[in-house]
Amino acid sequence: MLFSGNAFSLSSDDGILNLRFNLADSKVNIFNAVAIEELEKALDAADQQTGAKGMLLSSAKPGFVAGADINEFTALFANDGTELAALVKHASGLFNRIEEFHAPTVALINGDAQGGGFEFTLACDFRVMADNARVGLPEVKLGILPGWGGTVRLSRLIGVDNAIEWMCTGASKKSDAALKDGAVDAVVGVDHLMSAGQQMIASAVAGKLPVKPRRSLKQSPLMLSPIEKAMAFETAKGVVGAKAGPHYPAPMTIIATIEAHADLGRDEALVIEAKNFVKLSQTDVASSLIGIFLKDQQISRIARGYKKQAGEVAQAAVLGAGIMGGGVAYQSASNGVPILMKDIRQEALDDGLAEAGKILNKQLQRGAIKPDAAMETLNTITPVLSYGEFGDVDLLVEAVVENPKIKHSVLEEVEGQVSDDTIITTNTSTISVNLLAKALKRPQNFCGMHFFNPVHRMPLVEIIRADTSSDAAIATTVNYALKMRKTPIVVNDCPGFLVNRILFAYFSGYARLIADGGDVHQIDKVMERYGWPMGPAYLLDVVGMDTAKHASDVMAEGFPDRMTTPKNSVIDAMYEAKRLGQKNGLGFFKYELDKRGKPKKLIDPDADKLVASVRSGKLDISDEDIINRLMIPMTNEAIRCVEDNIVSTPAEADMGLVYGLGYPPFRGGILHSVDTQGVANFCQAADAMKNLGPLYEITEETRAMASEGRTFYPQSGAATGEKA
Ligand code: 3H9
Repeated sequence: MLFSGNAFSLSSDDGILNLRFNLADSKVNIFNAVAIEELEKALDAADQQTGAKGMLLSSAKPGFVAGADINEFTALFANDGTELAALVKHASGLFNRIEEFHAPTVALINGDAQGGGFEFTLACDFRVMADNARVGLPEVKLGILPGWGGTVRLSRLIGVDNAIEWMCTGASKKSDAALKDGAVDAVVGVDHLMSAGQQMIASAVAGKLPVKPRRSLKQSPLMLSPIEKAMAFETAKGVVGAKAGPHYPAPMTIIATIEAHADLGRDEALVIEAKNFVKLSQTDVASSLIGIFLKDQQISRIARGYKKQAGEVAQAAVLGAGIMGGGVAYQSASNGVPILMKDIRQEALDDGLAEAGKILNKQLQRGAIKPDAAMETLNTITPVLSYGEFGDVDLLVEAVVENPKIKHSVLEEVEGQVSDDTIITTNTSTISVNLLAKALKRPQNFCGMHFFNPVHRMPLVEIIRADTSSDAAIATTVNYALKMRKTPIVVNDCPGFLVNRILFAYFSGYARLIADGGDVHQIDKVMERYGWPMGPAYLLDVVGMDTAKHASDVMAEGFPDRMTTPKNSVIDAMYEAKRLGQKNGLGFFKYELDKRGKPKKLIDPDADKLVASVRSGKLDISDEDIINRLMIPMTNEAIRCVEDNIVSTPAEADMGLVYGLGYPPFRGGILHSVDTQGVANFCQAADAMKNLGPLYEITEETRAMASEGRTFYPQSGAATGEKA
């Protein structure tokens, strides 16, 4: 062994060096401070091997390298950027040393090579990739850009258009796509990586693989004429700018960075890249998106923590073959858990199967799955009209109509048909699981499993613990959600649970704002500019006015002090006028199907007249006040959910809204944004609206946090999820 440390080792086999990454005490290889320090030492040792034929870069873990250590970012980014700039320069200098190594270099990419991990390989002369590995530069998703030479080397290697697509989407590329674009030089089975790498070194030594031209390509300016340059960058700015929108600066900065260093050699280009990397690192958006990454990791760790107590779900069942039932059946079957789909009507079963078939067809058209896989998925959904095979079911999802009496009797009935150990869950969005548990003889085996519509798209599943739910029932349900590739968050029972409780505080604020004379179209535009995927009126149309009315009645009953909507609220008026939203083509807007069969939203004067009939005149209100009138109730409710222990961490509340409602990620989470704004400033904004009633009243605890200078997240590590 020529060098051995906690992250890197260097050995030699027949004159070929092997620089192997194996970070101690970590599941994945990441470039943390220790690894960077050791890379320097390992390279010093490699430089001394003047007679080496070549050097391989490899990993001893199942993945290759996951990039820079994101946990270190929060503290590093919080400073003025001086320390970060030094770190970027130092690590970049080490990658340059690999690029200038005295012998040919080949990276053996055995698994994920992401971000700085892929940039590490770009410093090599050649890359050979395992057929099941993935590579990519996902920095954009963290609000930053590749800072260790990615913008420079990848653009020279695969061309500006491809490089922009890779970096602005942050997509993780499969081996065939990476090979096609020229980002890697060969793809082999994982067991042949080493021999392929050794052969490449031999070919390079024999002059059959051109090392010098490759190095020169990566270190030279981009060879583009002024016309080519204008075409490439202007077109990209148009496309990417429209997609990224005003809230995400990283994609446009990536393009501007490549454009700025297009005429420069590597060293000068790296200076520009590093400068822009540091600039982005100082933005609130980067801090928010890094917070989102870390919170996501935290909630997935919490979910994985349930595994020890979880029972196996080898056979599932869903009761009710509506849109939700069909979606659940698809999601279960496509992730390898066979499912019985039961309904009392054959037509409903046909609809449920058609729902699953529709999703599979779309995937087939996109080439995302093969026909035999689609068939297999459909074959593992068994439509049934009776309980005949229910004895073998491990976990059951009840997804019948949202009516407490019907759910009660269905749950009572099904309990008699399954085994004593079967976990019974209910996909209710509003009905108390404590109430429904009363239907059962074995309430310990029961909890809520609230999917969001459309099931195959929405990542969140709320797992609702009833007072009687056993830990094993919760754990098995969490595990089933994970198997379905969903993000489960365990919540305690209350009206609306986590997500709908918070959403309906927002709708309650909305109904009052309309009653006071707010303008539907102005409000929708303002809230979309705020970052929501859709404004409240459009969202109500998507949710459906019958569902919204039912849920807002439940909330008003559960929290009468603050969630009672005005008499004849705009939601009531729409419902009574049978304007149910997208489902019947009429709501706050009217809907027509476009050429692709998607509902197109159109202004409808009749809807505007109806809204005018419930308003008391016209309110002249600033955009900022609109935001406060809707977001303060929502934020207050999120705070209450943490205080009332509906969820146990701020991170779960924040991620619940990101995954369940599409809360804008660039704001980092609803509680994160209170920290960004300052808890005292939030209190001040809420106090300014306290004449509007209890929805705007902040809690005693929030006031105490403000006066004691406490925050939801520790401030130098704004996203560990622990309460500060
Ligand atoms: C970057 O590189 C910037 C540079 O251009 C320039 C810098 C100056 N940092 O997901 P898993 C943890 S930015 C810290 O379950 P998988 C993760 O939290 C970086 N920790 O594995 C988890 O911890 P725990 C760009 C990380 O096999 C454990 O590792 N890179 C990092 O399902 C296992 O992770 C990215 O954005 C990290 N970079 O998936 C890639 N990566 O066990 C982010 C992972 O305690 N990472 N961890 O819960 C990923 O996308 C996936 O982890 C990956 C592996 C696909 C690589």
